Amino acid sequence: MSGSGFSPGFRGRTHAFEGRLPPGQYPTESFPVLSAGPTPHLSTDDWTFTVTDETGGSRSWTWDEMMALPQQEPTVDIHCVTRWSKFDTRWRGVSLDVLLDGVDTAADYVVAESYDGYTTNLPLQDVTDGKAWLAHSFDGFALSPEHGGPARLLIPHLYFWKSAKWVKGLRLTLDNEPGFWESAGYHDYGDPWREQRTWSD
Ligand SMILES: Nc1nc2c(c(=O)[nH]1)N[C@H]1C(S)=C(S)[C@@H](COP(=O)(O)O)O[C@H]1N2
Ligand SMILES: [Mo]
Repeated sequence: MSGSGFSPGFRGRTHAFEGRLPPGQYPTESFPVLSAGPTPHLSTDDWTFTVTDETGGSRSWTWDEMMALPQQEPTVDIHCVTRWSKFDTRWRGVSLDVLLDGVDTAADYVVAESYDGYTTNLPLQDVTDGKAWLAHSFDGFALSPEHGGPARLLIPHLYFWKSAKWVKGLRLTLDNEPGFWESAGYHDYGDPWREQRTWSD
């Protein structure tokens, strides 16, 4: 197995991730931190997660109530618009299907709202049917504050700016309401496979 000019490790990795790297991305083993502002340090004692519908009706969970819900352990690839992708990231959390279960709504959109004031908008159908989680653990440990702990959204099929850190709730909306980065020129939807980085993509 010599003479190819490539190390066996390099060839193996490239082969294993074939078809899993969206255009314009590079794989990384590290986990960069990207935040628009300072990291909030939140206590799980004060933490709540609230789903608000378009009529103003709402449901909230305390930390303990959320942790008592059925838990899932997704292993997924994540893709940041700054061009890094990270394969096989391991999380633990609650499917948004559980948190949205029974909500009677005419809304087609949601705005994720965070404790730091960050917002990001999503079609409702992109956070249902097993595509999105409220994640509180990463790689077997409680999610660190830098990466959005106590809990963040995990929506791996869209660029990672859609995965709101320090998330405090979802607000269902009838109309699409662009969030923090979407109002600043990032793409409204953010599909990494179609390279939807900015408005003009
Ligand atoms: N609340 C909040 N969520 C956020 C951000 C932020 O600034 N505030 N940054 C977003 C961006 S642009 C990215 S790429 C990812 C980065 O997540 P990471 O720091 O865990 O890599 O979080 C997203 N979620
Ligand atoms: Mo980002």
